[in-house]
Order: sequence, then structure tokens, then C-alpha cells
Amino acid sequence: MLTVFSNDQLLHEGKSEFHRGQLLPCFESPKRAELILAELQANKSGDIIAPDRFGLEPVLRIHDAAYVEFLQTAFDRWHTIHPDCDALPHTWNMRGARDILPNNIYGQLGYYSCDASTPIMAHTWQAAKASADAAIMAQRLVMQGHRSAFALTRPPGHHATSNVYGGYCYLNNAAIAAQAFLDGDAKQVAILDIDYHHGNGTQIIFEDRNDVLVVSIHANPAEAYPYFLGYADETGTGAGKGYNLNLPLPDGTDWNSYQGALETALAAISRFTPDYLVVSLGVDTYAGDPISSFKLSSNDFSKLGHHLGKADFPTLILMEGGYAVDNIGCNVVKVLTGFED
Ligand code: SP5
Ligand code: ZN
Repeated sequence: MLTVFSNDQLLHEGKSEFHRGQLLPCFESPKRAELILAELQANKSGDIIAPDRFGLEPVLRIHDAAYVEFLQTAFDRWHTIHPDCDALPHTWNMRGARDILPNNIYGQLGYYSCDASTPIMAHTWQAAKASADAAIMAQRLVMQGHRSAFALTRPPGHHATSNVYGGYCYLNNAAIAAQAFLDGDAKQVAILDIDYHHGNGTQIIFEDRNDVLVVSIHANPAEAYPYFLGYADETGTGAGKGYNLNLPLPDGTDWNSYQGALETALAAISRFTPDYLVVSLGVDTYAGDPISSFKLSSNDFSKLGHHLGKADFPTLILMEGGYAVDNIGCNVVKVLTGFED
């Protein structure tokens, strides 16, 4: 399978994230992408190409202009006050308070974010934009007739909404790609999110629409990040009623129970008859993942890929999470190879 990746995506390198009362080295590191690339090359998985630069237009189909401008300028504003560290928020809105954008940089960081594990550093915008460009490039290739393509999107995207970053995500690459299909020749697009964490950003972006079916298999949010969305009773709103499907699974889920959820998800997607399928792939469902609790083995990722391929849609696969750096490359290659088998 063809892979799209830009070296600019390596430029985002957060120093630390706030994790259980401590500042720890970021789990979401450039090393993740380097190890996936190395394993793709070692397995002769297909050509790796750099994306074109697509400008802001496809990004602004999903994200608010003021949010994009904030991402482009936040670090410089922070850096004049704090030359030695990344920007992290520490104060958020509260229920009942006003939806108002303060002027102050600390206030704005809180306004535009949902957690303190997602730093903004000097090159965050450049890397996030390059990651979105990789998604758009792969989207173009699939629309032009490739049966599938892989966008090695890092930093990831599925926790970002139109105007909130968090969960290591700044621009919602899957949403941008799905919208790009619709702005091309598609009438309907399905997104299947198989990251360990619920794709809250993707759900919020599309929950009131019926042209994008969003299906997510993830850890029960009552117990796992992002906590405040991803429950089974969220089926879409307004015109989007019936076009959101959440399949939360308990701690310790292994392939035996995962496979049933995957079949349910793919059956719902087949009934929707999408023109294209976008897969938000996270390999943080792996047993060895440092921040997750599912128990998939490396071989299970081959089976997972095979199920995705058998579904037989023109498919864009893009990268979300996966933090067991020793195995991340192997697990991604198994999904892509399984897809083609
Ligand atoms: C794209 C993506 O996978 N983002 C995930 C963001 C998760 N950030 C918060 C992690 C909380 C980790 N909980 C630790 C559980 C240790 N067993
Ligand atoms: Zn995840």
C-alpha cells in the first residue's frame, strides 16, 4: 500500500505532558513515525511519498478560522513570556460560565483545548498542517482510483474538534479527509475509528450530519480517556440521528470480543453504502501499549486488517494513536498487509 508522509511531521516534539500529577515525557513522539516508516521500508510495504501542500482551504472546511489562527500564533505569543518551555493550558471553562474568548494567552490556551497532555511548541502548527496534508494527499489518491492508501498522520487528529485541540491532536485529519471526499465526487463517507480512545472530536464534528457515518470501537469512556463522550447511547443529533454508532468495550478486551464489535461496525457501514471509507487507525489497542488496556496481539492486527480489506470499499487509512514504540511499526504493517491479503 502506498504511504504518504512529510518529514515536516517530525518537527512537532513536545517536551512533556501532564499525566497523573506529574509532567512526563510525551508519549506522542516523532520516534513513533520514524519506527513506522522504518518497518514499512523493511517490509517493502510500498512507496512512501511526500504530500503536496494544499493550503488552508480543506482545513477550513472543518476548522474555525480563529482556531487555526490561534494554532499558528500561540507559540510565539507564549514564547515571549516563557522562552524555555512548551505551551500547556491549566485553566478551562466550567459549566454555567460564558463561552467567551479571553484576550490573555493562558485564557486562550484553555479556551481552545480540552487537556494538559497536548503541548504547543515552536513547530507544532507546521507539523500538524503537514500531517493534514498527508491525509489530503492520500484522500486524493483514493479518489483518483487507488483502492487504498495510508496516510502516516502524526500528530494524530481524532480528538480535535472544529475549535478544540487535545489528546495529542490539533487538526482532525480524518474529518478533513472525509470532507474532502464529499467536496470531490462522494455523496456519503463512512469513518471507522479503531483507536483505543473514543474519537470525540470526529463525533462532535459530524454528529448532526447524515452524509458522514461515524462508527467507533473504543474503551468504555466511563473508565478511559476522553471520559465525556463515546457512550453507546450517542446515536447522532438532528439530521444526524442514526448516523453515529459507538461500540464501547471493557478493559482487557482481547481479539475474541473485539472481532464481534468489528463485524458489527463493518455491517453498519455496509448498510450505509458509503462511497469511501476513512479508517482512523490506532494501534494503542495492542496488549503492550503503555497507556491502554486492550489485549490485541501483533497477529490480531493482521486479522483486523483483513476484515477491513474484505469490507471492500475504496479506503483511506490514517494514523491516530499507538504508543508501544517497540511494536508500533510491526503492528501498523500487519494491518496494512492484512488489508491486502
Ligand atoms: C490519539 C490518542 O491516542 N490520544 C490519546 C490521548 C490520551 N491522553 C490521556 C492518557 C491517559 C492515560 N491513562 C493512563 C492509563 C494507564 N493504564
Ligand atoms: Zn488513542
